[in-house]
Amino acid sequence: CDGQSGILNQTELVNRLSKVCKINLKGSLNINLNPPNDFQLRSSLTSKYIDLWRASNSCSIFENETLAIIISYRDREKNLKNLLYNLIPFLERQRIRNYKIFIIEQQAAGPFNKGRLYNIAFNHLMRTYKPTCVTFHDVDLIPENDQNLYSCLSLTHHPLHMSTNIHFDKKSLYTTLYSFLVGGVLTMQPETFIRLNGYSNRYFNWGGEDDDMGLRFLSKDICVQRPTTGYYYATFHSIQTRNPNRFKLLFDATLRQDSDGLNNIDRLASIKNQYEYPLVTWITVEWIEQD
Ligand code: BGN
Repeated sequence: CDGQSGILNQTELVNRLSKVCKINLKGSLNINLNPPNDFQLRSSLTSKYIDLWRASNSCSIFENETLAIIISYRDREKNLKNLLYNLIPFLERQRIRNYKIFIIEQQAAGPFNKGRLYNIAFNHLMRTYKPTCVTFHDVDLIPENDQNLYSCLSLTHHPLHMSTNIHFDKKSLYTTLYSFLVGGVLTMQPETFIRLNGYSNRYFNWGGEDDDMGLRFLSKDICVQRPTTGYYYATFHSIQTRNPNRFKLLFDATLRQDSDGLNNIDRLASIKNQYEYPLVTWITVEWIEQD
């Protein structure tokens, strides 16, 4: 990414956190993949766990940011439990302030569509929560390095691909799948997401919607930053049906990008319900039937 000099990078932010708040982030963390039985998805999001995790030291360098972490979701209860059980204390360690985790659940029957869930959530949040920084987060990835800051302070219009090294369940190595990849965990300023017209709404089932986003970056000349601390643990789930159309869709993705995304999601999906918890908002989404 050219022209990035003078912009604080993650290492500088970690140093600043240590200097200003005396918080020493240690890097690699042990994650906990066995939440206690009494940690339950909805009920425990209001209970003792939240109080337990809240950082007592209120010093932060992120007061001026409002972060929305958007998790696309359906039917992955165990993965979500593991993620929240690790992610909330992780954000508290980093002294991230003014953050909220949005679980965007597809209630519509039929194949899963991650792009639609991210787009409808984003438009809704821009009208309500008004984030200054947005993270799009897979439900099955748990951050393992506390120096990988969930913040846009180090960014201008350059997005941050945070999940650069993934440790797959049951395997022992971290893998960088391919250098073009922007799937997994992706952070950017709302202005950038708007400029990209969000994700494509046309990818159902598994695969390709993230590569389509990668092509949007390329065609808009937006370069992606990749932290050296992007270590994540991928939790196991059953394999999703692959989308056989993904190659075809990717072929002319660039031609469609300005008409397929944030600017037509309101005709395709709608928010059904919203449930509020202290650090989490749970939103359910349906498709609008088209004739
Ligand atoms: C790729 C998928 C991505 C997925 C990564 C990592 C496609 C499109 C055909 C080139 N892309 O192969 O969507 O995030 O693997 O699992 O299938």
